[in-house]
Amino acid sequence: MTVISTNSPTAELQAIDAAHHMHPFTQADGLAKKGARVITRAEGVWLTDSEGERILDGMAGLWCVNVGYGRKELAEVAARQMQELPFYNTFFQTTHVPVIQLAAKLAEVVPGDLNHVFFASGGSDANDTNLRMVRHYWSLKGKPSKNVVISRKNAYHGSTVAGASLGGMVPMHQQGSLPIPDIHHINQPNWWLEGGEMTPHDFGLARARELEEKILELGEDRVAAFIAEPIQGAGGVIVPPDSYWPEIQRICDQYEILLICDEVICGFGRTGNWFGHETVGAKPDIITIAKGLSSGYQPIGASVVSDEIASVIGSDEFNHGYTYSGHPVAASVALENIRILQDEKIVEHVRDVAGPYLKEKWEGLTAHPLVGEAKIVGMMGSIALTPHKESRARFAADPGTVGYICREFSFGNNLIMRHVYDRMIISPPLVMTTGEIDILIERAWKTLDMTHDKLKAEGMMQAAS
Ligand code: PXG
Repeated sequence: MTVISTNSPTAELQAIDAAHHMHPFTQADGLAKKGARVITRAEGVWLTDSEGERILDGMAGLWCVNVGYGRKELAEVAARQMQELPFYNTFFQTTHVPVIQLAAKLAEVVPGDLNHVFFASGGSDANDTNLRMVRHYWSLKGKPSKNVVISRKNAYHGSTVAGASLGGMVPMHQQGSLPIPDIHHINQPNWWLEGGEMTPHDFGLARARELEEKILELGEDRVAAFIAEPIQGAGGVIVPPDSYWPEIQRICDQYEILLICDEVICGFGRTGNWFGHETVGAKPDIITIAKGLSSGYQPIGASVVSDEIASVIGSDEFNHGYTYSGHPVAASVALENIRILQDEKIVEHVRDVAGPYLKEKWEGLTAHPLVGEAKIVGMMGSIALTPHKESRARFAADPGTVGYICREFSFGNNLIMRHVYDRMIISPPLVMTTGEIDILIERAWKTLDMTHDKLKAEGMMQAAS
């Protein structure tokens, strides 16, 4: 049996990976031919791969390493907790200190009356909890027919059966008979692609009012909740027009629909406030959290719910829970992560320093011939690639072809910048310095130039008719 270690040759690691490891959202045959990039270490905002390349991580892992890599405090807390109490469950009328501390801390940092926490291992299963909880809530209130959840096309709420059903990703629905019944999707507030001749303001209102139309179509007595990310992340960092969220809030209030804000990406400082719903001015009844909750150092997620929901749910046994709900090591690490965010004023750093600096530079990318709009809130940004800015044209090539070319150049330039169809996205660690932002922008420019050159050389600057 081969000894596998960090010092093994890259080709050998790639071959064993291809032979035994099934990757998420990946066509295995294609990857096996190409070989996966092997990441071996990370520090601050920098990754190192098995070839010794230093790569600037413009995606904070997977939108999660908010405090940056290499935080010894988090490693030490985990080691200590593993020695003291590596595991105990929170079923059967039992609790432990880390989960008590973390629940209390979350009640403090989450605004309003969202004071009660149901733990999960990540964002997908927290959204499963939400689906069951909102249905059970209305049932306990004597309205069992209120069991429909409305979501949005191109939303991402996870990969479990409930998470993927709540999400609005067509390629996910096409596999495994999704969505499950009683989940409906309205259109997303993506003005660049779908706004037509409308102003962003009018388009934002029109897209919000689709929620009202859907409620009226289904009947108010059928709808339990609306779920949405304050700013869509995996859908391409779609920043809604300012008119959108106030109208959504009005509709949820008017028709007594619970509002679930999925804060898995937007939470813990990403948008320049602790939570994305503060940035867009919404008042959710439930939020979903994961990722930045532990900066990705441990798998943990949660639903944080209002006093009212907790009191209704508390009147009955809620037949739901995961072995790792409130895992003590994950809870200790999350608690320490929140301490770091608070003590180092990282949310303020995003709001006052890194966010405004990145915004100015990122918006500067619109001077590039390939870039249509640039959107950015806090430390999550996107640019739309286009063959013709004025008409917001799409490329003649299949959606995503150009984005993929751009992503490949970006990875080659040692910048992790992702694509969603033909939108390029970033979501760097929140601790990024202005000097590191300069490097990110320099590499993004170089990447755009290389992409543009290739598109011109291959006659791909054609607009779709
Ligand atoms: N909600 C939102 C808003 C998310 O972004 C989840 C729920 C699910 O969380 P877990 O922890 O179960 O993965 C997510 C996850 C991408 C990508 O390609 C994004 C996510 C996950 C994987 C890939 O951008 N977001």
